[in-house]
Amino acid sequence: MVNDKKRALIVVDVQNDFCPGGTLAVEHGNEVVEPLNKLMEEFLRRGEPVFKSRDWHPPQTKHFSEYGGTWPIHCVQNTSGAEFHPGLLDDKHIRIVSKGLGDEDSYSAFDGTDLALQLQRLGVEEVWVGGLATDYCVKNTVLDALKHGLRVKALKDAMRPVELQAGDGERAIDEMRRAGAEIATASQQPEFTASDQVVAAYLKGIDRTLLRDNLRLTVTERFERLMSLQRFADDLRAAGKHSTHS
Ligand code: VGL
Ligand code: ZN
Repeated sequence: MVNDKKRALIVVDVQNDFCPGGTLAVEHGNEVVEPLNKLMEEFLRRGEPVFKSRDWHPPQTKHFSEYGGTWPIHCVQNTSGAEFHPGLLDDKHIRIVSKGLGDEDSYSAFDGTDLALQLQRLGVEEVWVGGLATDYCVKNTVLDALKHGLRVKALKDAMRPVELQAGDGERAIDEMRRAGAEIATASQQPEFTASDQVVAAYLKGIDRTLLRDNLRLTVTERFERLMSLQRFADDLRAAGKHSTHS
């Protein structure tokens, strides 16, 4: 099922200014990097789309308290604060979506971007969402994804809240759940890794069998054997991948 790309990963605003040391630092914001890197690697390995959104503000915007808004100056275009966290996986296949270009508080990665169009063109039906911050950009991205008719997994352990008010993070999770998102854990996606574990275990078994039998096989037999085992492993992977969508 090589072309079965019905799922996408959206990594929201994992940028320096939202991480410890940044101008709008989210406590423990850097901790989302590791689980999100793992998921990005896996999605890319499977040829499934990965998006990174970034808050990408002009130097002067009503989004900032200095110009009548709510927030300290953050994520100004082409500054180091707007760069992705240096530990965040980078890959040419990752699609970057920039938002917050105007004067409005646009928190969702869908707001003023072509994200919905790209997802539609790719035939995506389900999005997995994590990043910063739970109570603003992650929440609004999740709610918009649901409004666009997508299934949503909100990855609770791969997001952190700003919490202007204590409890905002939990309230945001509740709101996402009530709106229809599945609240999930990035590090516990059994169907996500199970098929690969099956393949890995199987290949180990193959190695042993081949080692034992190789002595008695001709070169041609050995080659044919390897090719058929390769096909079997490919089928297993395809079956495992297919089952994650059912
Ligand atoms: C965000 C506040 C202001 C976010 C962006 O990415 O959650 N929060 N701008
Ligand atoms: Zn912002």
